[in-house]
Amino acid sequence: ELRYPQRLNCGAELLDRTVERFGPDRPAFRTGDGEVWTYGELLRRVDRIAHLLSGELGVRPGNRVLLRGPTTPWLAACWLAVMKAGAVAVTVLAQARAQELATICSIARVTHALCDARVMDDLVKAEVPGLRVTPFGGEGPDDLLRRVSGLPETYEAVATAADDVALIAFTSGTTGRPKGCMHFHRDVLAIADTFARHVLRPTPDDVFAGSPPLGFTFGLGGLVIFPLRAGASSLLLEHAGPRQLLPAIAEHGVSVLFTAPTAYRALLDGTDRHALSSLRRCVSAGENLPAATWRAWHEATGIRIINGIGATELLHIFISAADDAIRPGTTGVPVPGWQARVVDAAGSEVPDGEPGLLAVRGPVGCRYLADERQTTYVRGGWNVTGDTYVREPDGYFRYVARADDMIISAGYNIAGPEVEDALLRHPDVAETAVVGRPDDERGQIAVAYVVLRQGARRDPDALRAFVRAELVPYKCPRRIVFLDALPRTATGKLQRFRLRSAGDL
Ligand code: 3SK
Repeated sequence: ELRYPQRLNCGAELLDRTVERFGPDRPAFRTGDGEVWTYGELLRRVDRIAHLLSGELGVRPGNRVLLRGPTTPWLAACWLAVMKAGAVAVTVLAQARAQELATICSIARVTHALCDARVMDDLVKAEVPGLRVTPFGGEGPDDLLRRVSGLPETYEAVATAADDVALIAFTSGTTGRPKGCMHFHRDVLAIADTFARHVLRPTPDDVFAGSPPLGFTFGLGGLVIFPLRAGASSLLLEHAGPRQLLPAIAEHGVSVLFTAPTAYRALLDGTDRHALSSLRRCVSAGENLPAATWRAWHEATGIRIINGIGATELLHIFISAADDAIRPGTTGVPVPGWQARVVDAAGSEVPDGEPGLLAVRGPVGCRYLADERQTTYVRGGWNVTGDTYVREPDGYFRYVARADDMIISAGYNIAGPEVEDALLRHPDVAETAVVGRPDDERGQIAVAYVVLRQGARRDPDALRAFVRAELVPYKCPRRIVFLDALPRTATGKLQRFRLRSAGDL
């Protein structure tokens, strides 16, 4: 069981304590342009920003501060400063638009914002009443970088309680209406002291990199919290699609990679394995990792991808496995400190081997801010994530589908991800999503939306024949629709609801 002192400031734990342990000279953050911030430089910059916040900007402990920008060391430094000042960071994606920003600021009662100067427009358009916005990274006279110069270089972190809210992370899931998830100072450390400590096991010499942005807790954990807790360094890339990640891995000697299944597939396309030879640990989350992708990556690189399931509600990954404990095609076992089970709609455990709802509990829990959906997510002390899972007799958890992604066709249950996994084994298929569409005769039919690899020919009959050879025939999609790209959220999650409700695409 994790034990933290009653007074705990996660910003000071991640930064000041790490500098005390490893000294100020090791690299903390790197950028794609070759800039390096040592831990000592990071600490000085963070402390100056914390002075600005609690001095001139008038931020008081508990005030909510919106943080918005592409992934840069300055954004990460602002987050740490908000932690040290005892305020609450409200993290959003840089791409969030005016209407979403207005909604988020209203739900979270945001009073201040630190915003990358390059993405100020939408925040200004949001017209949040009374919001005090400070830009950073720009040229203007009111820019944060100018305003902190001359401020003291050391700052005594506010003595927050371990149970004080540190972070409100917004999720709109894959369907809409945003929910704010409140997380405590101890939660921020708990994800590093469970998943990172027991599964990822980073060393101070590791170089982290990845695609998820810092406005998504997958990225905040993987690119800031985990490396800092380990005294390692993190490459923060503003653009981190496969095209940018690939050269950066070799150039910066990246050893720990955080990204999503589609990016692993894209990175493999035409890649010479030497370009990936610095990698030691590869983590996949955000979506289910198809066994076909795991195998292709293993074959090309020799690396066993650490699959995981996480949620904004629970901050980071709670089921996973590493090294020899990995069973391809499963997510893994509960991370030490977490418990998991598979239940029916009434909350009773279902027998091993049968599908049901995934329910988990551990050091972090879901606490929606003022949202009635809290009682749907947390039932009898368990967090019900909305995923359908099977627990195998050996205790491994296997993903079946999002609970609302099961297709029921002529009385047969079809799990879209199983059919997708089969299609992905076809050499012409780059990406696919299989969803249920209404059908007069069968209730629903399975329709596969497919993005082909470059140069491949559109041949629906060949793909259907391939699936029929891989799976029991009733699971074969009745229709195949070819698309140039699948609809995704800004964090890269597939928006199946858009395919389910789309006309003929
Ligand atoms: O939402 C997710 O899929 C996720 C995965 C890993 C870590 C954190 C999150 C939010």
